[in-house]
Amino acid sequence: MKTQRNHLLSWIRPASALAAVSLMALNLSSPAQEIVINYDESKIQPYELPELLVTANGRSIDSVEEWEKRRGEILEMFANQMYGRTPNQVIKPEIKILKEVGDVLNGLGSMKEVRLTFENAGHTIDIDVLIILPESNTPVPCFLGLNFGGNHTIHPMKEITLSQSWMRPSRDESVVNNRATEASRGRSSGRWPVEMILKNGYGLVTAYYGDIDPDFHDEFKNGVHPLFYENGKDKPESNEWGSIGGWAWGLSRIQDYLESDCAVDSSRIALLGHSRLGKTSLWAGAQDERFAIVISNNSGCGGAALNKRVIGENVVRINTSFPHWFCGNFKKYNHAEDSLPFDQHQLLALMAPRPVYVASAEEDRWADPKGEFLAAREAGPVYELYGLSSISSETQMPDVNDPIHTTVGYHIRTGRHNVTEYDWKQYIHFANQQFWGK
Ligand code: GTR
Repeated sequence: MKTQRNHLLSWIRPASALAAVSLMALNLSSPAQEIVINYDESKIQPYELPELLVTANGRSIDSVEEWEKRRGEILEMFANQMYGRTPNQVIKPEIKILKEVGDVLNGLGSMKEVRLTFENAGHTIDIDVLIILPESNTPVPCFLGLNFGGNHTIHPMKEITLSQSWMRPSRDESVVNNRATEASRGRSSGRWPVEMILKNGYGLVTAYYGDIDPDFHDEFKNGVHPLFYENGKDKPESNEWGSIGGWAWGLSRIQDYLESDCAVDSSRIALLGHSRLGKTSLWAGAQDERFAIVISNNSGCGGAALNKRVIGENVVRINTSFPHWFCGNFKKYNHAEDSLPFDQHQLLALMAPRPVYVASAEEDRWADPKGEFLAAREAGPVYELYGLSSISSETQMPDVNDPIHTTVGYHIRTGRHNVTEYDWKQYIHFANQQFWGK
């Protein structure tokens, strides 16, 4: 059975169909229960999905107007119980254009590097945004996504500045002492087909997620969180944001900047993210309705996959491996998915009426492709309230490499946990269809 993924982290991966993982659940006060990872559909316990179109006090919903109130209830649950609330306080960044190159990629486009500096409560963060645009006389619609290894990893072009930020160690040793080296230039270019994006008339906007919050648990001392610590506060409350909330905040701040950039069509930003950054793009898209399309690539547990199936990665496992991703309250659901008052189909429905796309990979069983599909399907009734198409009547998962493009897009492709050219072709096609009906 293929459950191993080739990624940078050394977290233990289960190898058998029902694997017991001897990790201690960090947040359990009672003796640690074993973390069991199930891969067997027949062992899924019966579960009921929380209602999408019934309010907290039991009223059925059949209009957009009522849904928009229900939407608020659902958003609150995700904020209080899962990703944590994002602070309301506005911190205006200092904006500095670090570099502009008028002609890159043999005349295909131009690039710009913009630094957003946020300073408050004695703390400062710099988010370096890379914008690559095709030649155009009109504002350009863009894909926006955070990257895992620094902007210079998305393409080998020498014009992109090598990130100076803290990095996770890499297997290929292109990161030394937690700093990127020239050897990491273009390392993730397979995930970012820049030329293809530009040739199709889209720009690409990206930033390193670690600029917003370095991806390790330090009790929220670094990254964005301390900017909001005032009056002796030194960590988020149990219903306040974790790292995913921080990364999502960063995406909204990039959108703020894009609204001031006349080269960009900020009303047509397709937000996309892979894996933990897919979870992030969904949470950002749920909170910030300025994102015109939201795309989740293999986001799995804590992203598009239903929690209540408890198959592949589950709540206790993700909270144990990554205690900083979600809010403190989410730990209550360790070993207790049945008590969750919400599930991820409701998160997807928060994108409506904006198009949402969920993509899975056949070998990515850790992310539960079927659970991702079912969540996308079960979000459908909200799209239908708006008179939009959805996949709510699909009784079965589509075949591999056979995408469905309604206002809710879905595909499962062959291969492993990754972002591939195949995925991008679908996203570009979907954006063309949704933005221009072509
Ligand atoms: C895994 C994690 C997943 C996914 C992935 C990634 O280790 O268990 O939830 O987020 O990392 O982001 O690459």
